Amino acid sequence: MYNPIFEKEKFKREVTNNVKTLFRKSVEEATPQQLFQAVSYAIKEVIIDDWIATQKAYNEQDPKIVYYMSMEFLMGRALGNNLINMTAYKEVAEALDEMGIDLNTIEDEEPDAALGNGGLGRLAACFLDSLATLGYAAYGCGIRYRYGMFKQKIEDGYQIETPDNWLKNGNPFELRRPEYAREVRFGGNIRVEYDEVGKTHFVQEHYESVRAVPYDMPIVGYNNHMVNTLRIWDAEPIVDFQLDEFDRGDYHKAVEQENLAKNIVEVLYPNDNHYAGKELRLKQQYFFISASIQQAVAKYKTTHDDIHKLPEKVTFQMNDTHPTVAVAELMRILLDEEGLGWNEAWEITTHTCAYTNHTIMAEALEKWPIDLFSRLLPRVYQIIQEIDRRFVEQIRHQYPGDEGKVKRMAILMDGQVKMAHLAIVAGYSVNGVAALHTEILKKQELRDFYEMMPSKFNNKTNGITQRRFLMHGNPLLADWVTDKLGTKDWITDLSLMDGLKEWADDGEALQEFMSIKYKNKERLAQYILEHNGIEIDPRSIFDVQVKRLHEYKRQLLNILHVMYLYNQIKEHPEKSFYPRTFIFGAKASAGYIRAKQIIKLINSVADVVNNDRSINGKLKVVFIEDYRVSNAELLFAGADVSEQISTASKEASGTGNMKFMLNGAPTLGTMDGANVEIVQEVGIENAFIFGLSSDEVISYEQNGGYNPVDIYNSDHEIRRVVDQLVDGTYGYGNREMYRDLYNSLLNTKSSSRADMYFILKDFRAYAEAQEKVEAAYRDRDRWARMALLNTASCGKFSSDRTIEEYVKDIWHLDKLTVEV
Ligand code: F55
Repeated sequence: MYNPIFEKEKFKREVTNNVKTLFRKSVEEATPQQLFQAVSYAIKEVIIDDWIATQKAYNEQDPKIVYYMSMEFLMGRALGNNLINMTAYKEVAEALDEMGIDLNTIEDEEPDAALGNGGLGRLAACFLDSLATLGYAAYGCGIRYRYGMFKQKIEDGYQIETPDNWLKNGNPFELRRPEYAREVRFGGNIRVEYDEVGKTHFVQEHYESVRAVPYDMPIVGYNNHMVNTLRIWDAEPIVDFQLDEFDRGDYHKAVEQENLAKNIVEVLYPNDNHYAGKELRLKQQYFFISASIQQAVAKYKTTHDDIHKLPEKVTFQMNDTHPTVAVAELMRILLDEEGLGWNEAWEITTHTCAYTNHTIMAEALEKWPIDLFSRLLPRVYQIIQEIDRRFVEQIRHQYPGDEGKVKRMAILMDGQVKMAHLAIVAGYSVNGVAALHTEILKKQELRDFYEMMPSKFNNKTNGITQRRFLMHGNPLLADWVTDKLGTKDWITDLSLMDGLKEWADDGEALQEFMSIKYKNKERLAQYILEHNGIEIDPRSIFDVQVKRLHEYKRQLLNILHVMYLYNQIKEHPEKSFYPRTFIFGAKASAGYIRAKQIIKLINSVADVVNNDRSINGKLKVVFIEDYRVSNAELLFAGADVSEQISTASKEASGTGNMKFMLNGAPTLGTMDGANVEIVQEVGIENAFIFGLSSDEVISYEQNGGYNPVDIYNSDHEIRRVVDQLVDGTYGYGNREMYRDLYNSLLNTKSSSRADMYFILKDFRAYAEAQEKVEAAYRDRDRWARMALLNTASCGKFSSDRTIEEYVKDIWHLDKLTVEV
């Protein structure tokens, strides 16, 4: 127990006392939820001291601070993770056990903080964990959504969304900080004024405004007393403290401001890799950005008097384009509030803001209609106009006569504000999230920009935190790793996992490794029985695809292959077939019809296959309801095979792939995103790689696609599966249920191209790779070796490594030490 403040008896008394003061109950009388609250407050008590000590270290050591600006932080649960990082998990479990309380049960009472959609949001959460663990000063800046990612129910095979009221029992770890509230203004118009010395002033009038109130969540570093802050902003009406004399009686205005405040932070937009262009979304963006930048500048000014040196102490990392309005907001503050001239303000801004790109999917690019943008953010828009004017001038100067460049690169074009262009022009760094992705950005999507400013571009391959995804999610394997390596140092230095390679040919070690996997499969099977009512056999191959539902991720390829296997088993019952369990977990954006059809199809196939006694349980299909961070931890630990089958070039990186690898599940995947680097690390013989390369995909795309009908006509097994979408096999006799999916594969009319994501093109290669999986699995020793080598080769994929690269190449932060 590192923390001297934590003493078992004191902790037990604290919990007992919390139950009493919070709920007027005894420990025996309290509900599990009440015990969760009582335990969490007792833990917070310990965290607070380190949090204070960390602030003191900030003040004394004056380090450079990174502000990680993100619309999403997919934190998951805090209690277990905090205990892990305080190195108090086992002690607390023991103390609670003595009180007759089961820590696991208590942990299950905590709602996931699901303030994110998927990879992008979870990456932000892993980064905060690594920043605190490595001793860097950092704030996560985001929105305190009243409702996070929706809860998914499956009814009759269909996805039903229900609100995620994650705050309904309160959030024991957060702190409201009204003393740091800020005003954020929307709309109105800009009046230009000249003062006595002829200086211009831009005055926003007739605007609406809200009060941004921060809530702080502690981010506990591993075993180092460092506690950083995730600052998420809530919106409150400004009426009661700001309306001036004239407006005080304006009831109408009061109601409007109340509504504005309520609406802004109401809900997370549940779109993953898709831009919807909603006004409220832009309000959310500006709301948290304005509040965060105001606060960061104010904090800087409390201890520094030269604003020109801001870049020495502050850096804003923009998590995709969603926070990009930050560059204009910083300009506004420097120009209008600090009174700087354009050039000095621009110099500061372009040394303070940096941008991470997470996608090349065209439909994800943010392009705001100018009329909407300028109406909502009139002053910010003026500033962007000026940024654009100067940038276009620069293009014309550098590429005289090349108006094509101007059209392709301008920030304001065709009535739109192109946020990626703004981020690249104003940012001092532009990074992709995996080597392949960054190359595609440089050579294709952002080619003009790369040519013009090559030194800004860099790669930062994503990573994940081993504290949550091994220590917490897979304690058995974590202990085994510690035992085999003879050290716990891998917890903060994942490259040490390499030392496990020594055991790759040790029969006993392999046996232990596989028996841990088996126990995790039993745990997962238990979860599935409890939550899905489906019994699965832990001896079967657990083949897992969990991620957001998106056509490019090709869950459809996976389920079509299951249909194909089912046909095979039915047709050749005599053939030996290794039992398999295909596990899916995925949320579809509420408005993404085709994604929802795929969910329904998976559930229909599950229904048919799981209830067909003639196949003797050789095949099972499970759709995990409400896939989220907390159950993901169980899924990674219990998986045999990691499905990473996106159309090559489409998945920027992927991070689930890394979590499976860490937990000893080989990748069945395409050469896409970080899969490429996984294969590099583990060796292609320890993965199952198939399908078109990204170059091939891109080249087909540039030539108008390919013709799936040829494949349909020439491969009768594929044809049969595709036909089964419309012959009632999985539609309970209804032939129309999956007509759209059928059309999407074959008909040019139904989508801009037939089979946009090359599903039929890659089908055979995928089926063959699946055969190799089966063959490899039958050879128990070979499989064990492969699985172990995956765990042993995952060192590169720690977010600690990623963060160190950001620090070295982009942020240039100082390391802090916290004394207690
Ligand atoms: C959410 C909202 C919008 Cl408007 C656009 C995109 C998203 C989103 O969730 N994107 C996302 O998750 N992107 C993913 O980022 C991961 C982290 O870098 C990558 O691993 C993954 O490949 C990428 O799809």
